[in-house]
This record gives sequence, C-alpha cells and structure tokens, in this order.
Amino acid sequence: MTQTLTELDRRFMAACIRYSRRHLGRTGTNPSVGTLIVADEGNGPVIVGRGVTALGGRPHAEPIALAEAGERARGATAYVTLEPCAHHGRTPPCANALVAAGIARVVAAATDPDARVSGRGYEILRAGGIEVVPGVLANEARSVLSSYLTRSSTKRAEVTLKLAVSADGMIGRAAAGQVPITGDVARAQSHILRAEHDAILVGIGTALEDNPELTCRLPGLEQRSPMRIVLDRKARLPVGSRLVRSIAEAPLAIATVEPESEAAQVLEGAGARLIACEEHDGRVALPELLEDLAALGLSSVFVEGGAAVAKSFLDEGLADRIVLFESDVVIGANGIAAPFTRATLPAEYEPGGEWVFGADRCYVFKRRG
Ligand code: AOF
Ligand code: ZN
Repeated sequence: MTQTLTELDRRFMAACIRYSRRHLGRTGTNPSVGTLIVADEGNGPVIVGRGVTALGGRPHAEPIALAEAGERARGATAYVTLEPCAHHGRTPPCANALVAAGIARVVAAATDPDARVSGRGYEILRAGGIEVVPGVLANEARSVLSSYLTRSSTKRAEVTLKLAVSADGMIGRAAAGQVPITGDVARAQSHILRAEHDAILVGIGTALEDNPELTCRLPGLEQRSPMRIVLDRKARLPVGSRLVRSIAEAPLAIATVEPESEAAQVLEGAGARLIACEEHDGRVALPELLEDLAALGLSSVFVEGGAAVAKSFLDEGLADRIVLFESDVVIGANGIAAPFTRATLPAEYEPGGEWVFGADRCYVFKRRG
C-alpha cells in the first residue's frame, strides 16, 4: 500500500510526540519537546536523528537531533512537536539551526505561545527556504505540552487529580492507613504519572493517615521522583514521617501559613523547603499556591489525596485533568466516600481516554477548554 505524504507525516509526528514524553516533568520551565529528522536516501524514509529537550530544559530538542543526523540532515524533513524557537538564549535559535543544517521541510504540531517565538519561528524557517507544514496532530502534541501551555496562559501550575475508587464508591477506610484499591499494573501506571509531573501534592490528613512516601519506585525510574508537597497549614508533618525520611531521594516542600512557627522551622532544619502560603477559609489558599509554584518553575502538579483536598481543587475550578482508577475491590464498613465518581463528575469534564490496567480501569477527563 502506498502512503500519502500526509499519512506518513502523521505517523512520524505520532512517533515524535510519543518520544517527547520522555522528559516530561524534568525540563523545568521549558516544555519537553520532541524532534525527529527523517531522510529518504533512496530506500524510503528513515529516522536519522532524534532529540528531546534535555533535563533541566537545555539544550533544546532540535540541536540534539541535528547533531545526531549530521550531514544526513541536508534535504531531510524535521518533525517538531512545538514551533522551533526564534530567540537567542544560551544557544542560537533552533529555527536558524534547522536552516543552517539544510533541512528542506519542517512538519510542526503546536504553535509556541511564548511571545518571543510565536509565529516568528515559522517565519525564520520560511525565510530560509524551508517548506513549513504546521498544525499536524496539534491536539495530541498539546496534550503532552499541556502543563507548559497552561502555565503560559494562566501563570499557574496545571493540576491533575488522581483518584482510585472502589466498586462501592470509596477511596479508603477510616483509620486504616493505606488500603489497597487498585492492583500492581495500575499502581505502576500511577508511578509513571508521578514521574511525568513536576510535583506531587497531598493534604496533611493523607500524610498523617497513610504515612506515604510519594516517590516513583519503578525499576530504572527511581531518579525521576519529583518534589513532594504537603498542604500543611500548621506544619504538623512529623519529622519521623516517611516523607521527611526520604528527602535524600526526592525534595519535600511544606505549604504552610505559619513558616515562622517552631514546627515549620524543625521541618526546614530536616531539609524540607517551606512555601509561605496565604490562608483562605481556614485552609491554604490554592490559586495563590499554584501561582507560586509556577513562579518556582513547577508547571504540573499531581494531586494524590485526600478526598477533601481533591474536592477543594475541583470546587475552585482548579482541576485541569482527572485520572480516575476504578477497581472491583469492595471496601464496605467504615469506607471513606469518594469526593466524586464517574457518575457525579461535573459536566464541564469531557472524556480524554480510557484504559484497562490489570483488573482495573482508568479514565482520563479534561476540563473543556
Ligand atoms: C525549542 N525546542 O526543545 C524547547 C523550546 O530559556 P530558553 O532559552 O531555553 O527558552 C525557553 C523557551 O524555549 C520556552 O519558553 C519555549 O518557548 C521554547 N522551548 N523550543 O525550539 C525545545 N523546549
Ligand atoms: Zn530552541
């Protein structure tokens, strides 16, 4: 079967978007962008260079891919998940690098909202004689770039709520610590989600009740645990908690309204970072906290509990994405009711995919933009 150019472009762009996920949660204020250089040297198109934005955000994806392709970039097509940059940072603009390397075509997915780049990246390419095909699989790319895009447009970190709900609509059992609801495969998936976020957040209730570690414990991904944040108005987290004891493995931040208190100072002394917060209705003010996190360079927050915290984010219109795991486990007596289920989710959320993980189901919802 012969493939049209568009089909081929979509295929390589899909591969490029998958590849771009590799450094999600690890590129600071920069988005995790993917680049594939594809050349047809007589035997059909092959990938001759790959790049994903480096850890910390620099170098960008394009120069990495161009370096691998070398001379084979001449006359080749470059697939990029985001419009190549047009500004001088620590290195020259990626758009100029693509021109200098002799790239013939650039197929791009999402446009960059960064005022220094938006539209100008494409202009540089066209002025350099490159054919530009923008907007290929733009929605798919935007979903990987979503935290960067949210942070650019709202100046706050993007929020994903994760919830695991039992067959009887519960998320746990009162005074029973951690109660397994989903199985191993779903657990592994949620650890991947941890690794892909800039921060994981729980309320102090969950921290005290479950004594969680909130690290990514998948083989080979242990280094990818992001910062853990506890909403802890009065800095009640014990220094003997697993969260504090694992500070060497992943940073810990305490979002408190009493950073000067003795308890907060003890936590700081143990290596935790204090984030001074405003109070609203007896709770840590969430919109301001999310703005502060964005200012600290954290673009995405994975909220893992508990019920009250999840409900606050939802009620305040701050939950951008919801990841809902459903299991067949029955909790029964003393169950803690889920703050919402698939049936009670507000209408503004639309389905964004569903999967089966072992015996469990996983549903993603996105707030309609
Ligand atoms: C690209 N390729 O891989 C990424 C881009 O602070 P700087 O100089 O690194 O610039 C950050 C901006 O670069 C960021 O806001 C976004 O516009 C762009 N990110 N661009 O060409 C990449 N990560
Ligand atoms: Zn660049």
